[in-house]
Amino acid sequence: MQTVFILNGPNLNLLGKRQPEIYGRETLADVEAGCRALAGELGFDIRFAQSNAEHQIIDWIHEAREAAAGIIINPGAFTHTSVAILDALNAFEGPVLEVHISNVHKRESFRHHSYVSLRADGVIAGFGVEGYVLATRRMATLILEGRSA
Ligand code: DHK
Repeated sequence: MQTVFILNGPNLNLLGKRQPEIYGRETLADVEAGCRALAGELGFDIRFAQSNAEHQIIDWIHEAREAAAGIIINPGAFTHTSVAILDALNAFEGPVLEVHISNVHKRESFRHHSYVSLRADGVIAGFGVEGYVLATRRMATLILEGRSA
């Protein structure tokens, strides 16, 4: 069975508690459960992880080169700062989907630029945590397309 990595960056461990007016009241465990259930229906496995450390996210992306059919990533604030995460994603060959819970374009201007978008095959922003489930569904399509290509 193929595995999709769903990676989360800094402060997302506080999902449900921090700024719920922006990020909602569901926790990261709720998000994981939703993605896992859908992935099961769609016939793939997920590895769901969160770290506040940039190097850890980079190491997981490197692992994905051998172990994952695709990556869904919410890099948190590293979205706007990390050339290193972009470089790691550029070394991954499968589909990459970028997720933001909030509509970053409606927020401060420093959130309008994403290094990760230079690599992402698709971006979801402003759909709340539902964005993760939508990305999981889209990933199934991209993996299928990859198999037939
Ligand atoms: C999450 C964060 O932690 C912010 O730093 C980003 C993103 C937006 C989100 O909407 O999921 O700017």
